[in-house]
Parts: sequence; structure tokens; C-alpha cells
Amino acid sequence: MTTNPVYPSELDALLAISSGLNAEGGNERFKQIMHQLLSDLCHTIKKFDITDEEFWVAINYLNELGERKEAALLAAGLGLEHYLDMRADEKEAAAGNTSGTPRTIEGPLYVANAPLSQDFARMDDGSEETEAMWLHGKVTDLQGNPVAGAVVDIWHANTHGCYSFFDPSQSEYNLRRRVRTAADGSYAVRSIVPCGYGCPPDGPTQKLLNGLGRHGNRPAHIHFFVSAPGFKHLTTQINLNGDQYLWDDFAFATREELIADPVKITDDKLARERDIHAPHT
Ligand code: MBD
Ligand code: FE
Repeated sequence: MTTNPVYPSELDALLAISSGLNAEGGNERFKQIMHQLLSDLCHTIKKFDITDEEFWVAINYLNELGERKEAALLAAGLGLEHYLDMRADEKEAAAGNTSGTPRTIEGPLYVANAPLSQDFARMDDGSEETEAMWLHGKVTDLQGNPVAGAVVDIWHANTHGCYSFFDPSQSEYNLRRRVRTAADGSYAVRSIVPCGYGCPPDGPTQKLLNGLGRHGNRPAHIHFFVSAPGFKHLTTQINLNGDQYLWDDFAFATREELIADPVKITDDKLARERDIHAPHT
């Protein structure tokens, strides 16, 4: 390869050409981003004097990540998905918007089109005999006015920390429901108390975390999307207080305002009252 004299070095020439800076087609923003990324990578290779062997370990790792479909899981574990929230928060704060329920990451385990019902849903398929969990709340605007007809899309893990669709042992849409809020903005679901999630122990994400001396666990949590016409879509979660990983989430999603203190209902009568909206399926 001959070095184009307009480039200060052979590396500069390589990076410019490989990222298509002087090619006709393609997308300008994409070229600039690729140029930066490739440049950062080459500088890392140089700085750490990366060996050929190390290089091919990394390339094979990418294949493994794809084969196991764990790219999004790794993005969560590296804090990159949380960084998107940090940036969004910064922009909201700069625009003077500081109220409202805080957002936090979606994670890699959402599945669209969960069964949709009005006011109430039973989320679990009844296959796990474990502690029942009632979640209820009210969707309001920033002034506290109820938002009727908002869609609250809820998903969470079972008692093994596993999610339907990703865990073939569960029924379709188990622990995934959408509920439309009532006239007063309220919604309620009956489900089961979830356990925290752990990365697949034999998977590439956990392998990388092991190399960093980190665990791959999340505290028990419940995911929410909240949407309504005329309002910004909200992606958030609640964490159940008391979990050992509450402030040690491998995906950095815990926020003070999103910690829920579960109330244990031991009174039979109260439990029946809570269940009144829960017709048997
Ligand atoms: C999860 O359940 C989750 O919410 C995230 C962010 C990452 C992995 C598993
Ligand atoms: Fe999750």
C-alpha cells in the first residue's frame, strides 16, 4: 500500500480509507462514527501492545456474543445502556424538566404485544405456587391529573429470575401484561413475587464479567413501559427493597425514587379484598 501524501501517517491513511471518508457512497455520519471508533481501537491496540492472539480472542468473542444473542445483555452490563439514561436525564434537566417518574433501562428481555386488558390483569399463569404480588398505581400527568386510557406494559421474571420467551419452560407471555388505566388513571395487577436475574453462567457476558472480577446479578425488579397519546413514552422499573443486589445491580438500573417497599399482607380478609378484581382464568 502506498501512503497518500495528504495523510500525516500510514495509520491516518488506513483509518480514513477503511472508514470510507473519501468514498462516494455511504452515510456521512456513519463514516465519521466508524472513523472515530476504528481510531480509538487502533490506539488501544497500540497502547496495550495487543498481541495477535489477544486480537483473535476478541474477534471470536464477538461471534460468540452474536451466536448467544447477548450483545444487548453485555451493553447493559457494561453500563452503556445506563449511560443513555444519564444522557437523557442531562438533557431533561437542561430543558428544566426534573419532575415525573424517573426513567431507567429497558434491558434486553422485553417482548411486545403482551395481552391487553382494562384496569386489571392477572400476570402469572398459575404454574408457580409462590407468594402472590399485587401491584397497583395511578398514572398521572406532572400536575397530578389522572391519565385515563394510558397503557401500562409490565414484564418481570419468575421465581428463578427467568423471563417467558427466553425461558422455554414458561408459557407464552407469562408475567407479561398490558393494562389500560381506568378513568381515575389507576391500574392493578396480580402476579407473583419475582426473583433477581443472573446472567447465563456459561454465556459470553458472564465470561467477560468474570475477567473484570464482577458478578452478573440484578436485584428483583419489575419493568414498566407507560404510554398515552400526547405524552412521552416512559421506560422504567421498580426494585423490591431488601434485595441483596439492590445497590449492586450489574446493569446499574437502580434509582432511589424507584425502590418499592413491599407490604406483606398477612390478613386473610385484606388479601381477599385485594383479590376482588382478580377473576379466575
Ligand atoms: C434483565 O432482566 C434486565 O432487566 C437487564 C437490564 C439485563 C438483564 C436482565
Ligand atoms: Fe429485567
